[in-house]
Amino acid sequence: MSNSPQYLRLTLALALCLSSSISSLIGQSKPNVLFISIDDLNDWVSAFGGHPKAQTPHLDRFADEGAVVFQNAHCAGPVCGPSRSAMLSGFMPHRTGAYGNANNMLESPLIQDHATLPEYFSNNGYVSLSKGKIFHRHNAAHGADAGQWAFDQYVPVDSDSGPDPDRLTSRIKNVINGEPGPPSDFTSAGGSEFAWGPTRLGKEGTKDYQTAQWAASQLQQEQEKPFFMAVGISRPHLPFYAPQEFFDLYDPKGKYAPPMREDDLEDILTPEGKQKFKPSNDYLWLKQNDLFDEAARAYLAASSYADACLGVIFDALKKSPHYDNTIVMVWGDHGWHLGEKLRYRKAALWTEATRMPLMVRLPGMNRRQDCERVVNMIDFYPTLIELCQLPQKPVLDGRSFAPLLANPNRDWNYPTMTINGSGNVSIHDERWHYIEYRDGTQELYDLQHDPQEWTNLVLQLTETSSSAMKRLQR
Ligand SMILES: [Ca+2]
Ligand SMILES: [Ca+2]
Repeated sequence: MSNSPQYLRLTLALALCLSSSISSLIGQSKPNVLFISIDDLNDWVSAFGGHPKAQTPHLDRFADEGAVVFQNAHCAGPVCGPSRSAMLSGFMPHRTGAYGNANNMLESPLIQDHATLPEYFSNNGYVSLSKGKIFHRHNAAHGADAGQWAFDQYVPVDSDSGPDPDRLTSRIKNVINGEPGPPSDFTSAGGSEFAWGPTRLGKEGTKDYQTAQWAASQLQQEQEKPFFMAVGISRPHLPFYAPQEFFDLYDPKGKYAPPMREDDLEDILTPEGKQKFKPSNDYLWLKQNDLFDEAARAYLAASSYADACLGVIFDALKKSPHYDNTIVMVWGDHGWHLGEKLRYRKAALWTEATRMPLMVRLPGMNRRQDCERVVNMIDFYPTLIELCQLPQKPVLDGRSFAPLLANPNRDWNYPTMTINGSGNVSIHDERWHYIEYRDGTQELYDLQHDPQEWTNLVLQLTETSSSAMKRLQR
């Protein structure tokens, strides 16, 4: 049946319908692309339901006015470098070796042979421009490399307003609200500084606000070519410094920490039967000092600040001559733990770390549509080149999800993969989440009945199969 002439005609007719519905959404001329990254933003955004007290009015309005909200979008790698390198190159970490933040994607022969996403737009009739973090920054022989080579116009970020030292909280400095904390075994370094507090200056003195204003002013200008504009907002990435007005959105005495279970890690066992993970030093320091709610409040404040910066860009786009001909893609680069699984930060394979916010607006969309289908950041490159009708690149690892923008409820039976270092892999579909580590440790969660991923079903399956084996042997 699958190769019959009737089947092929039906498939062709469906494909033509789909492509004409996407073209009619976009209009006749080449659409612009406004590509906005929010560093380390997880699902604590109202539209994604990750936290009941999150205040993100600008992202919410953006969704409500007309966008597809992807509820099941995952990163290719759960930390900035591999996540962004995979998305921008179009190749998964295991194909390029760009597994960690220390890996320079340009050392991959595969990446050397193919244009990155902004370069591909530039090579195909677009002007590309950027300010803020899009590529992961790393040191290179010629100095700091922030991907400036990938854009026709690249504007370095402004300097930032530091924190008010009298209000600073910092694990590594062991300071709480400007005062020394009690002696602690959990202050040793590890990753970037875990700190938060209000900035010395208001939002006008902060770099993300200035990045947003740059984007706003660019959007008012005519361009001779269609544009690919990449804007990187750096909060809520650590440290959670945000102007006081965003801390003021949240009651200092409020309850903000997510549900946690002290025994959560006990059912994740290595093949030798040892508990694989321990609570992290971030978690233990915050627990010692009763700071779970304050840390969550600071992340919410930094997220609301990022949201306010997005508001500047969204408002400018609405007033812009380009509004009716611009595709907008707004994305975080991975998730973030705030105590779940007794840890903070990213670089893990649980859904808290792999799932990221993603919204896409095509011109003409006028209502919010939620999409439960599973997509991945690796799909951005093929999706955008299909939407803009650039030459296809079958060599890329992702799959265009343009069909989901035409119909977010259509069938889409494609599980997706996240890689955290060589040999550590997570696979999601809409219901199940399977994780396997290089040492053979396995986890399986039923997201429909256990969205917090508290119960590792692998343990139960192993026990069930071993007792079944014993019965068979009797
Ligand atoms: Ca990040
Ligand atoms: Ca558990």
